[in-house]
Amino acid sequence: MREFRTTGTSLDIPQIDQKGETADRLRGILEDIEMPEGFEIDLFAVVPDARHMALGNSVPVVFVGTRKDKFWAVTDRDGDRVADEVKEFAPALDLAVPNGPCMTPDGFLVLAEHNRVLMFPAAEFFYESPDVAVAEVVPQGELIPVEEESFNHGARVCDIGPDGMLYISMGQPHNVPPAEKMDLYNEVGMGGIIRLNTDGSGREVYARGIRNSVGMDFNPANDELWFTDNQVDGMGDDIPPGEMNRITASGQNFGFPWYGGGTTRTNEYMDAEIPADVVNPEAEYTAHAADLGMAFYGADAFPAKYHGGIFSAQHGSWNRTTPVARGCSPPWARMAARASPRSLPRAGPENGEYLGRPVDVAIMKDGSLLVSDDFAGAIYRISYSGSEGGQPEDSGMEAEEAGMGNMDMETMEENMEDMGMEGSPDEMGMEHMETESEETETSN
Ligand SMILES: [Ca+2]
Ligand SMILES: [Ca+2]
Repeated sequence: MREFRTTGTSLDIPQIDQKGETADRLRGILEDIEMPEGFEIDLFAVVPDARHMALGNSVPVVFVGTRKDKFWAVTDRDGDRVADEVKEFAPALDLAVPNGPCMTPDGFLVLAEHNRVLMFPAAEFFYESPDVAVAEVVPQGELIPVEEESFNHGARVCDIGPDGMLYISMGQPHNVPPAEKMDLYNEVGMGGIIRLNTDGSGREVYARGIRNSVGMDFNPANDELWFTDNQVDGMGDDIPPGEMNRITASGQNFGFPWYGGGTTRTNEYMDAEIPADVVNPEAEYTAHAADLGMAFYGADAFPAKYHGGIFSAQHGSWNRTTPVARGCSPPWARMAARASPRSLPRAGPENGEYLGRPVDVAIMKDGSLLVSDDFAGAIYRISYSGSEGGQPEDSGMEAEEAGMGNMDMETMEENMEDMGMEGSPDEMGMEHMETESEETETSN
């Protein structure tokens, strides 16, 4: 692992204005968001092109990636849960699609770029200087073959596993890859998830058969890795579904490109034999909603029914004649537990134009939820001040076995009732529930 030090020239890194017109306009948009009882949404920070987030372990800083060339440090210096300072992290560094930050438990900040992985020791203590220590976990040009570099599906995300290893998802650059590319992609881990030690050693392909995953998180209840996957474009408005997947062992194959999403076959691989061991998604989402960042809710500030569930951000469609309603709402997040997706806030589309495009979610130490938005250039904070917070009630064995944390059957039925649905969760297919929730939850 090569180490070097950036040589910043100015101690005075320019800051992004947090009090001007942009902030006022964003707060105006938030006023139209309909929130569930007891929840509030506020502007946390103005952050241009905000993508994936990593929270400091002991300092109130959020490191925020972009798909461009900037990497941001966002600080709430006075502790009022609104950022006071937003400035470039290590501005002297030349970065290419610095989309994916993640933190190790001992305070090393990892940044996955398009074709390089960097690590910053003690980042949250030294980030205010333009001169930061940095190490290359994966040198430039060695994450993927240089000739495979592409802006398409080129934004990486990472996470640190319970085993201390670094997990990185790597989209492959095609809508559907040609068959002659598949051997190379499977070997490198493109269209998959790789893992390696944080010193760069021990790299292996952890999961395959993935089109473009831009969100992952380990379930704190049992250490399993879950991930979202974005599915094939050009097959129509309503197919194939988006995916939430669960990995139970190293080496699993998640079905792409034989399946374009869920169990919808791709035209290109219609006649190809599907590998016998393909793992289907744990849950399916509306087509072209573009599910990106996700996080398990391990805190207890929200009502018990959210505990142990997943929040995920949907970026919204581009490959659909009418935008997906949920993608049009600026900040919202969704809870998904097996067969029971649940929305938090949403606003209805007024004219079909996006007001925001959510990218990632992160849970703050106080149990509130941050949502990044690369269209509006913002991070929002969702907090709960109702009376239902606190420790969860005893959960049923069934929910535990399903890896659903504290989501029991009663809660699930309650959730469905909230969404205007009838019948038991068992009787209803995931896709049906999705459709219902789309129709009943869209509001003005
Ligand atoms: Ca503040
Ligand atoms: Ca799949």
